[in-house]
Amino acid sequence: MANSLQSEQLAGGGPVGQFGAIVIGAGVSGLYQLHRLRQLGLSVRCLEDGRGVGGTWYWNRYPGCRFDSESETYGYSFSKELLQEWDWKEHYSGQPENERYLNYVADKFDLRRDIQFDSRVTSAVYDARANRWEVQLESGQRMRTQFLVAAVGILSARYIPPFEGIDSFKGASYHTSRWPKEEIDLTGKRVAVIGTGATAVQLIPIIAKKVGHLTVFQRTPNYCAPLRNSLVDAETQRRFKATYPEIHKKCRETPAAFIHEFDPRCALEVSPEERLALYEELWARPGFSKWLANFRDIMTDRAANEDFAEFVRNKIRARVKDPVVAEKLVPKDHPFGSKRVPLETEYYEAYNRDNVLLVDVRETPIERITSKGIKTSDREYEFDVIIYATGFDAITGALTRIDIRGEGGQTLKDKWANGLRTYLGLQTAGFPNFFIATNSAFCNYTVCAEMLVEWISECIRYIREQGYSRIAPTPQAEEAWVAHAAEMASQTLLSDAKSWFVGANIPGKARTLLLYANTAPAYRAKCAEVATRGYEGFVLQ
Ligand code: NA7
Repeated sequence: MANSLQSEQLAGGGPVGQFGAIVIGAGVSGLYQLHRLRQLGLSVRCLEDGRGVGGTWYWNRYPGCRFDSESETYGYSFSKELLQEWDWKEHYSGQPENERYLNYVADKFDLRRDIQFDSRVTSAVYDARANRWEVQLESGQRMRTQFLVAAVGILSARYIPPFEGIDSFKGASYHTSRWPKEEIDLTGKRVAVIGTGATAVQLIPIIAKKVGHLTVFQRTPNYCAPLRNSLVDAETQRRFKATYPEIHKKCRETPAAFIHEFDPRCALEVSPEERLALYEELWARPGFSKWLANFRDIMTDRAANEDFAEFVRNKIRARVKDPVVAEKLVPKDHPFGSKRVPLETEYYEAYNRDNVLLVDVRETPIERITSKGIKTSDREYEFDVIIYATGFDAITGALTRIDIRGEGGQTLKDKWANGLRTYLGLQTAGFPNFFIATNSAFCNYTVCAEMLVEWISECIRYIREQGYSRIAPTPQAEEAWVAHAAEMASQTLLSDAKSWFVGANIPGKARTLLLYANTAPAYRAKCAEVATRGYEGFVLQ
């Protein structure tokens, strides 16, 4: 019976809940996955580490956290009713509103009754004889399921560098992705921020205005571009609601599933004056237009990329008063867009404030955390608060931190020790009925997440209707996909920086491009084609 929790007593253990499907994570992907699997009549349990829904938008509560995607493209597209009911207040909606939205979705589709909160999954072990996954929580609770879907997010396994003395600090420390619910009063405090990625770039200008003094420890400067957020007026709201089919159609057609479309010309084909005119126009526009509406070879041609990179460098120089500080903020060691482009609001102006200091840790590396603050090779800085904006063990981290064991006891961690190995990003050989519902294509998150969730749901429906009980990719199909993904990666500049895109931010992590570097339409077409051909490349039993 759908949604009923049956229990059985297993030898040597407590009661074990039996489910048709278990979804790990109640974020953007997990909520929709739960909804779709329930529609198949399966008994589904969604296990969520947090105390509420939202995933990324539940955990990342730091001041300034917001979308870089246009709000109207980030919301789910699957329900016309939901689209008409929800009003986006800002063009790039902030975390509190995004969390409210996902709570609204959970309530509207009555999802909460199948979500178990405060439930951290520690292991998932495949029992080949029974064709069941046994899932264990930190609490010791165990459950069994035929289908296991990991909707764990691509940026959820937080990373804190193993600085010596990290526990000796007597003040307060926070990682941006585990920001407390209750407001932290930073007024007048001496605050450190370590990191200058997309998160820090959102956070810094907001807290700079509150703190007594802010010291930013930067290892690599980024090419940050203006977000240009604004309120959604009533007329625009009406337009969104009237044109959602067109908005979604456009997102399904563009390479990265945004409303932005690349300029069909190559950068160096046009005159310097024409190039500059486009750059200035893009700069004045909101969102990722500077990246995704640029000349079409911006991410494939080094010279084209460098031309725009220099434009951005000069924009940075023009905004920072002290030329020495400005030069430290100017990226020179990687192509534009080879790291995620942070979108900012008054980020560079923060460094013009008297109470903000930039420390370049390439010049003076952090040696240790002390009881009072941070010791670099140069001096000791004293703080009341240290904020780690040091990112995530992206894409694979949230999966390999769970002890996932497939056929023959093989762990996912071992299998992926030399890099990510999947077929279509959806399954991995040797782990039957285990699906990955987190979008790792280079794609506006929700757009591709919806596609993956629908693909997985349709696949499970097919398996059940056709009288099969399990599915896993063949090693050959997986090998071919890994080779194809590497070939796609080699055609872009996305692998050219030491970023989370390639696992370079985590010491010891294998270097492979973790994002699928083909266009989102091509990815969707490939997944659809595989399904149409009776799940080509998979073994169904
Ligand atoms: P990111 O983009 O991975 O940024 C992490 C930052 O932390 C980055 O500036 C790192 O410098 C810095 N970092 C990491 N380790 C260290 C050490 N050991 N010392 C000094 N500085 C360090 O994470 P975010 O949270 O900002 O953004 C992640 C994504 O979330 C983002 O792309 C959006 O999609 C949303 P580095 O650049 O590695 O030299």
